[in-house]
Amino acid sequence: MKVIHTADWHIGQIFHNYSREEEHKYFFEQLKSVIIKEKPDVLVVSGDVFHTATPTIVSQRMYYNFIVDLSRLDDDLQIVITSGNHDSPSRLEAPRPLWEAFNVSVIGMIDYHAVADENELNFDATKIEIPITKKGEIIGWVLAVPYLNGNQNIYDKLLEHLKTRPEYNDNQCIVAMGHLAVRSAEIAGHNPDIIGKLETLDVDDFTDVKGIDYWAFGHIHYPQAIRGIENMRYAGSPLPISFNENYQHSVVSVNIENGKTEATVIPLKTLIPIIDFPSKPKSYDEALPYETVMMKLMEVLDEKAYVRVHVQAEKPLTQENTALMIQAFEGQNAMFCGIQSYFPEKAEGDDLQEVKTLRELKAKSPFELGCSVYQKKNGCEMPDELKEMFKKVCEEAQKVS
Ligand SMILES: [Mn+2]
Repeated sequence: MKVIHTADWHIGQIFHNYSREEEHKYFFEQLKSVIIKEKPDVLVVSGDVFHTATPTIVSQRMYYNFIVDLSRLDDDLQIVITSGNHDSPSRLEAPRPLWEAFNVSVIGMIDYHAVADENELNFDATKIEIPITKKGEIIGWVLAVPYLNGNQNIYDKLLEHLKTRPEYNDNQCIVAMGHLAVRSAEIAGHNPDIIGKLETLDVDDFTDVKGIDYWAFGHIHYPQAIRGIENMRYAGSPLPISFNENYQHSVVSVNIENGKTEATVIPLKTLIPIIDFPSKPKSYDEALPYETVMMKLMEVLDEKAYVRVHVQAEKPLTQENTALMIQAFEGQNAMFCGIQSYFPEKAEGDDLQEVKTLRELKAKSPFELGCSVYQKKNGCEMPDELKEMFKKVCEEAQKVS
């Protein structure tokens, strides 16, 4: 059985105010070529199809057009799509009956139901056990587990259930999908606090599940064989979703034959590169001052790229300086994506109002906390003008909550 594995498309993302429509279309063209060349039996998309739970009409149209386009390439191609944490499970799943006509299985959520006996299966397993057929014969199964349901238990239960089905036999391949963070996966480009801790599982939780030929994961955007395990992979996002994802993006082609799994990483081309200008310094000392960076700016303005500017600074940039920088990008190919300032290292113990315990944290008002974060980040007190504005915002927020 041949599988193409991808995930984390994030259709509809607005990147620093810029639409990524062209980039997604560029990726779709490449994926289409991969499908034509590799002739897979099934394409699996392991979650985060859209960037938001309420994608725009434009985003939805692009997604529908592309999937229909793909399914028309080859009558035998099956497509399995699961929801990720960014997707709305019910929205993704709503057109399920229509998708079936195109050989596309969309799983937004698991349908649970009450059971009298706790040993009984409390969800509809047949909904997420997708048979993959070739010339009328079932050659394998995709266990299409959407976001948040990925605990080891569910895969064990699914396998157990699958083996009771009359259509099942030992020669069929099994691919398991999941949208979750596996501990000890490389999380380049991710803030561990954002990934969340609840849904993290250890790699052993999966290797203990016997009988899965390939694990097709989504959620971590850095493509990898998890801890070097060839048949357990994150496909990674097809395009950089943040400045930290400035690495080679790809999809995976998986071949399962006679109980052996071989995975090949297929690199993708980037339409619009991400540039840290003049470079990404490690510290204040490595950064260049604002004036120098402004003079060098013309080196990059011609290039169609997302540009994040890095400057050395004694104190936060003035609004005027920031405005001048933005102005320099106007009418150019390069797209301005913010300025990162690097301040001199502070000596230990400089933080006057450091919070050490949770109780101390809770005792502080949002306004006080905001001020101390500002001070910590910028090495100076928040200017009075900004304090006034911030105070108003805090008061407004308090009224709402
Ligand atoms: Mn994602």
